[in-house]
Amino acid sequence: MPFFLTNSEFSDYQSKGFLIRERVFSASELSLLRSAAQQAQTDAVELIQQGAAQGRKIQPYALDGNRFTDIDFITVQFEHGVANDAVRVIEPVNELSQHFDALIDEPRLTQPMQQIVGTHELALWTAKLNLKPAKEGSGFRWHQDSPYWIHDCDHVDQLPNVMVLFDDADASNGCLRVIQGSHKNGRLPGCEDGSQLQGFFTHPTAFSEQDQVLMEAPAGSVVFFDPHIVHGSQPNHSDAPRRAIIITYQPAGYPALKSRVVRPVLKSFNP
Ligand SMILES: O=C(O)CCC(=O)C(=O)O
Repeated sequence: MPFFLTNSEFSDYQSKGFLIRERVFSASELSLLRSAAQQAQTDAVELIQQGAAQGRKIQPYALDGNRFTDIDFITVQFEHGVANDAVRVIEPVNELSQHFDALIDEPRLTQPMQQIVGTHELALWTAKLNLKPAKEGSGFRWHQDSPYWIHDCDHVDQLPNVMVLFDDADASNGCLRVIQGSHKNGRLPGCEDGSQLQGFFTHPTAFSEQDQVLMEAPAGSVVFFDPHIVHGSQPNHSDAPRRAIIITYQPAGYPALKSRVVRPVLKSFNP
């Protein structure tokens, strides 16, 4: 069954910088994705504790007062506050989880991505598991992805994202929000607030928050979004986690962001 974007979906994506497709994954697939998220989190914490004995390089550090630990080239971000052991993000999560690695080849994601990237054959750029725990899951300041990636890649325009929602997402649990149309302005200036990561957050004068659109959608939905779009999210104030994976594709043949190894994407078929 083909999952390619219709002409109107594709032109919508191009003009707004995002596209939501609702209920792409079924309830049984979602329960597998949620278990895989739990497992990845448990495995990451175990590796941080015991990985050194297995020959892994475990490197803890802090940026702007927030905790990170690298397990070789896999980065685990912890929720904000030094004493917080809740995992916030694991990147690239496919290196810890076969289930998420297999998801990268899923035609419901890759067929639209062939059109968006503009090539029949794809490779993985990166895959982030965002766990956004209940009550404490922190927000993401307004940012573009392209400034993070420009130093490692000369084709940032061809690094679109797709977010797969494992839970219903809305304003109460910190759904993704985007500044509609902001992708058309390319890379925007960063903040100058003295923080270590200041340059990665988009300067507030470079866009208007009035143009924000909430990516509210039921669990199993997918959100495609442009690498230049200004986006972020509020904290999760609800009683349940708001889990999601964001997979970023690129044209075939290029190495992935962190492993620097090419992860080819299984080809489904040509449009
Ligand atoms: O998951 C979220 O709430 C936002 C994620 C985000 O902005 C990112 O990972 O770049």
